[in-house]
This record gives sequence, structure tokens and C-alpha cells, in this order.
Amino acid sequence: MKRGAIDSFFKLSIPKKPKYETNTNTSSHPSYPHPIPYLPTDFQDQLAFAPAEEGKPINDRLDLDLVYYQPYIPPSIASGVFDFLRQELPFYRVQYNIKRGPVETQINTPRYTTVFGVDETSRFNESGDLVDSKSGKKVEKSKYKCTPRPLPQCLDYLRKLTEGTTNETYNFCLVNYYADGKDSISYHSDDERFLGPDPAIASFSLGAKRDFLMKHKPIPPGPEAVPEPKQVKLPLGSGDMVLMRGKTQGMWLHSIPKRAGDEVKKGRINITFRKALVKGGTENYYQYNVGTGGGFRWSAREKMMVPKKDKLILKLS
Ligand SMILES: O=C(O)CCC(=O)C(=O)O
Repeated sequence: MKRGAIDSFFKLSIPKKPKYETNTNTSSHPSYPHPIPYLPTDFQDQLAFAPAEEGKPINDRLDLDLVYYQPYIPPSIASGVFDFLRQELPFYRVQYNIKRGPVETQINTPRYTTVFGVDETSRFNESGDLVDSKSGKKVEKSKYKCTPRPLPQCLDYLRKLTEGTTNETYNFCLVNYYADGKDSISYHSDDERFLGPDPAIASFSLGAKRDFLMKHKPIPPGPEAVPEPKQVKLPLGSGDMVLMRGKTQGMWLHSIPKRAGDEVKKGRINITFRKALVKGGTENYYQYNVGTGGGFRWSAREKMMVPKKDKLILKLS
């Protein structure tokens, strides 16, 4: 065998030793494609020191209200938490159609996504059943066009911590995985009505450094018009957290643009915590972050996301 071939054989077949000890407890639910291990206990212990740095307010521009934690997750565990979540969460590459006038176009979401949670009108009880928030009665299957999933312990742990830090409450966790510099999210704002007015969104970064760009929405001309504020660029590093609140979503757009270079090839995870008030929020989030196609799972051997094969049921007769 040639040297190059030998090297790539070993690269493929010997996955690196994980940076954490697997927790043997798992979160299971009929809506999960596989059980999801609890957050390793070492990470839980280290998170007692979060936020690693005090949050700095960024509110020097019109309608902008951010708190930037650089970082929030202690540097000692940020890379391990990244490896753990990439390895253990189910991901999707969602495709959907949009109609612009008579023309239907297929949109291929340029990143991997996943979502957990349910809006305020429902909750999961101790047994994992979806129940009405007020009455505690089981929710009819027909209430949602999707199958809501409870937050697994590993994300719920971070949610509770974030609630304490930010003095806000959250019932949804959306996760993006940007495999390389070609993965991105275009300019948008999270200002959907189902989040209510002035929503607070806590957004975590793990893995590769990526630029987070923000620009004010166009200000219509008129006697009261003021100049558009300068754009914002935050070079989000592993462990950083940005809390967006107040008028930010209503008045500003944000994006993670495509990037060249080697850094972005490490992959980046983004976790956002938000609160959806009504069932439309639940349906929207599952439609665009889980979709209707097959799932993906990180392969430590192949060092990439691989499509999950449907379980083959062998009938022995
Ligand atoms: O990846 C990020 O930091 C931004 C994610 C985002 O804007 C979103 O999920 O709405």
C-alpha cells in the first residue's frame, strides 16, 4: 500500500479519542430517532462557572439591544461540548418549496438543522406526553401538523442556565450545524408574530469562528427619517453567546455569510433558545428545521454528516 493510502486508511478507521466521558443516562422519547445521552457530568460541573465572562451590552446603535458574552461557555469545555452535540443530535437538511407568483421554487436549506420544544399552549408532562399547558390533559394528535419533541437533557441543562443568566424564559431550542464555509444563513430577522413583541433570543456558538453580520432594516424616507445606523460584525468564537432582545428582531436583520479558508472547515454549531407563544410557532419551526426528509448523523469515522439509514427489519421465517 502507498504511504498516502495508508495514511488515509488510518484517518478513516481510527476516530480520535473523545474529549469527554459519555454519560450513561440517556433522554429517550418516541419522537426521537435515537436516544440522546445526557450532558457529560464534567461539562455539567464546568458550566457552574458560566458565564465565563460578563456579558457586554451593545446598544450604541438605533434599535439595537444586544448582550455579548465572549465567551459564555468556559473555554476548557467548549470544544468538547461541540464534539458531543455534533455526535449525538439528529440533524436534517431541509428542502421545501416556495411559490413566487405562479413559479414554484425548491429551497435547499444551506446548513444542517434540528429543533426541540413546543409553544406555550402545550408542555410535556413527566411521562413525556404532550399535554395542554393549562388543563394538563393530553393533546389530540391532530392539534399539530408535526410531532413536537421535548428538549433532551443535554440542551435543557443549557436552557435552564441561560434562563437564569438572561432573566428570560424559553420553550424552544433550534440548532444549526454549518459543516463548512459554504453553509450559511442569509439576512433575516426572527420577528415572527408567534414570538410576540420584542422577543429575546439567546444564541450560542461552538466550533469554528464565523462572522455574525447585522444591519438595520431599511428606514423609509420621510421628514422624520434618520440615517441608517452602521452595520455590526461580531466574529463569533467557540463558546460565545449573543442575547438579542428589545427592538433588535423588529428592526435589525442578521446573517452568517459564506466564508472561504480552513477555519470554517472545522464546522460550527449554533444553538438558539426562544419562546414561541402559539401553535403556529411550533408548526413553523418543525417544518423548517426537521422537514419531511430523512435525517443525518455525524460519523466520527468518515468525519462528516451521513444520511441515517432507515432501520432494516429482518423477518426470520
Ligand atoms: O448561526 C447563527 O449564529 C445565527 C442563526 C440564526 O440566525 C437563526 O437560526 O435564526
